[in-house]
Amino acid sequence: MLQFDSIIIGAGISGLYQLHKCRDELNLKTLAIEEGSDIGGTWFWNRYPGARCDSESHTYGYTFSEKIYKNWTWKEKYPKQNTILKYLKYVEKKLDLKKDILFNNKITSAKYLERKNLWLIKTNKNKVLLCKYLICAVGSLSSANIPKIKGLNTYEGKYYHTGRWPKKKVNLKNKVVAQIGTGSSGIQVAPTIAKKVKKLVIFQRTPNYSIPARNKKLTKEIINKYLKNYKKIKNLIKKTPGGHTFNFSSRSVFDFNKIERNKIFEEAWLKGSLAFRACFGDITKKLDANKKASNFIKEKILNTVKDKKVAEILTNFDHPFTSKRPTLNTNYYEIFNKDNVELIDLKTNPIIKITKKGIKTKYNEFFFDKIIFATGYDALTGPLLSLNLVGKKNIKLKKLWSKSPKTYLGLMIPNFPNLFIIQGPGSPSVLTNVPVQIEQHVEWITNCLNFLNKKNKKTIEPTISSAKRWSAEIKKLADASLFMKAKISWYKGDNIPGKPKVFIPYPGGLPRYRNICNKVEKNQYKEFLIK
Ligand code: N01
Repeated sequence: MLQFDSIIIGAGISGLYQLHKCRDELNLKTLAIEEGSDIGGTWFWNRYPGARCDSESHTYGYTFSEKIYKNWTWKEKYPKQNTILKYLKYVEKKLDLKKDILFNNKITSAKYLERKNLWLIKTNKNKVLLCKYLICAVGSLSSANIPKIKGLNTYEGKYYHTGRWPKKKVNLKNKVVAQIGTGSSGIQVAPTIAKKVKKLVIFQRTPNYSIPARNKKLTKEIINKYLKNYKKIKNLIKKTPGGHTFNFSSRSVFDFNKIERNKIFEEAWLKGSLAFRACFGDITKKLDANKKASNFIKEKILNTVKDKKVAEILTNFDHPFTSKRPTLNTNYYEIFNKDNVELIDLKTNPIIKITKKGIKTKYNEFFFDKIIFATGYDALTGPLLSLNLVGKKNIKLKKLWSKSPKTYLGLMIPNFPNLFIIQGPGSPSVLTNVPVQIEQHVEWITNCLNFLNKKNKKTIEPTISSAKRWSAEIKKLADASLFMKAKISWYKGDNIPGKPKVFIPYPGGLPRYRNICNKVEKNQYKEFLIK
């Protein structure tokens, strides 16, 4: 049976960097295993129309190598899906990674063999492999959620999930199309396809706050400025809570009168981007301050959408702005002024079933050529649970996490020795500009492996008490935040029936989290059992 020092599951942004670190820095015999037919992870699967990143391009990528950063040119403010894929292919070539990636293999199980201190990995292509260190680089948003709606199996047309969009072109021209879901993905799909479909019916469960992205081509001057400021950017994104280049203003919405306040909101609105939420320091912290931002956004939508009833459905918010992931859009609200776009409010007109030809709601029956599910993910825990992980004493991860995910730092799990997670539940992950957190995790894991090898240690796992303390810390921070005010939020598992309802990522911000991880490393992993 083939045996490796380290096996990495996934060849997206995290898997690629971890492969480079394990193989080229630590000299470990390493293999990455990837379900897809190529590298890219999220950006391999999310090929849906309009797919584009919400983080600004000069901050979305690796910063570990000045050469890699400077030999690549981002041409737009926000990179498109296939641009990011090209970027990752460029990095892969530079580091010569593909020769150590096994594609088209999905992990079906991974079991820890206690007597041998090895992980036994099986794939759907009947590969059976052993390794000392197992590193899950499976992404936080990779388990696509297609809701179990009655009748879906009887539908005769084709249906798609945004996160599993086919490689082959999907022809939507002059088709009658349903789109279920209006999160970040749905808000990008709708304006892109509204131009070509005959009719688009959007099914909205919860109205979302969306800020204009204001994408643009980058001028030569801006590109040169970013390249010249590589070091500054690299340092800055480590210091802001979300890993972006913007920081939160220290001013309060209540320091200003209505006219002054709206002027500041207006300036931030015209600039666009996720930075809108940071134009005052208390928007994301205090309900009354948040209400001012929420009212400003509502007013903008009401002024854009001509049909008053439709505008009302789009602004009937049931949660504070930023308590769910804010979204960016390009002409999303404008499409509701087109004759071929219709909005269905699932709160008052829910889906009863999917029929052979379309969708039946409480008050209507629709016929569709195609259905698009922009219905999100079984976030953070879903991709890990699908690996069928079994730790020491035959402990199944599914059982261990049946009431809540238990990790220390979102990096390791008690009783699962030598198993590392990049961006796991309990880490800032989805609350950040993802590549920034990925680099931090990969570097922490690499340093930890280096420590174990140097000290000639066989295994590492967090103590049960450190994992308990970590869960309590997350709960305390989440309870004090606005995140818990959202009715249905995938941050706390509400979108998946039967999933534990606890806040999953670490909400204390990246710098604070980084400090804690650094301290653990400096103190030689006192919170872990090392043998
Ligand atoms: O998924 P979502 P997403 N019946 O879960 C609705 C990242 N991302 O793919 O709000 C009817 O946000 C659901 O309704 P509700 C980013 O982190 C980044 O859009 O739960 N509707 C919601 O409207 C993002 O946050 C980028 O009530 C149902 C939608 O489907 C994350 O991925 C782009 C339903 C799901 O929204 C996920 O975004 C895309 C049901 N049974 C994604 N179940 C960029 O950087 C769910 N919904 C640009």
